[in-house]
Amino acid sequence: VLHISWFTESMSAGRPVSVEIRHYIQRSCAHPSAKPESAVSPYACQRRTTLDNHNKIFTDALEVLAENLELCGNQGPSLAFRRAASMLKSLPAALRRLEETQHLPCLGEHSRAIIEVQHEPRPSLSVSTHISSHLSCSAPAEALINTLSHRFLFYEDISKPVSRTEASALKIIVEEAVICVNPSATVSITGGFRRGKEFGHDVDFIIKTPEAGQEDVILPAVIKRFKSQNILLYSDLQESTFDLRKLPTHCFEAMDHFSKCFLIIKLKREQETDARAGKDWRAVRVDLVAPPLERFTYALLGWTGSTLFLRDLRRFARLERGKLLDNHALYDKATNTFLPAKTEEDIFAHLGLEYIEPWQRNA
Ligand code: DCT
Ligand code: MG
Repeated sequence: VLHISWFTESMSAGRPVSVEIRHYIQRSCAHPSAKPESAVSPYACQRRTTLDNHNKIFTDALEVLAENLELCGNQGPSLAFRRAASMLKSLPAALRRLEETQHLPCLGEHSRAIIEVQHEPRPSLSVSTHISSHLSCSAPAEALINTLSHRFLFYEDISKPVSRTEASALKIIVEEAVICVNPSATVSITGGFRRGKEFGHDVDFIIKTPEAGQEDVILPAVIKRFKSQNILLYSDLQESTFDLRKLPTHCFEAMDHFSKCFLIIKLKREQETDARAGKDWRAVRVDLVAPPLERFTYALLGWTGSTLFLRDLRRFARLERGKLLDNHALYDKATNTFLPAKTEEDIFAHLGLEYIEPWQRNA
């Protein structure tokens, strides 16, 4: 039953069955008893991380810690916990004993302590008790959120997760507007939904325009159209600052320079769930990016994420291959050349990496 539901899930996410079967066999072979644990790579881009998380009790705890540390401004330790959680998400089975973590990468002494506590029979010590003892400050997350909610008009709506159904409805709206402005342009979903997630905090789209220069005019026109349809609640348009002559850029964690916009869109509800307020729509966060055609593949890879997967892909490129990767290009420092890529597979191949499908990038 589990196997069938797994395949059904994969198929409903639009993934080819042949690929899924191959992947399934790969996963089964990768069971700890068949493969030594030391085979787990410290780089997320060398691991296949699906949404099948067998170690949720550990990763949830580690991510709560990471989030709190981030709120306190402790980026370094926060990243260490995120890396630990990410590595555990890629394991093909649940950890049964602490000893199993011995050969696993990305686990520092603190992460191991969290795993140890989570292994203890409950309710001897709850994870929250233990977590609070690890927090270097009592992050006023709730207070912060409350303050923001007073300032942010659509806070209640946009703090609710966006479903895949809502994302599909938005794709139709975005596609309609884009095609109306430029009939030869195409729209693809990126971000978490491209990785197969059922829910997200926003919906990310990438627009492909076949004619040079079109990428700079399409977003203002799309925004104008949303305005005229009375579905635009907020927009922040960032015009392109992309300059080919400035590549390769060396600030790789920074935002890319493509034309992009951050929007809040009114989405009609199927049923009027908020009848009390007489409101038949909800506000949804939508991000659109429109790179030049010859930058499309790098932008698609970057905007598909996950953030941690991409961070490790760039780190791997730099440290292991002497190459610089960002949302604009892949640059080989040894030959001082840019490496061309028509598909995402080309980028992985340039880096000497096995191809990782979008739904295996949930690191
Ligand atoms: N990204 C990027 N450059 C930016 C902003 C984002 O390369 N300037 C990447 C990081 C992941 C991806 O784009 C989408 O970003 P998010 O929406 O923040 O992440 P997500 O994985 O889609 O998460 P969620 O499902 O919660 O939306
Ligand atoms: Mg997203």
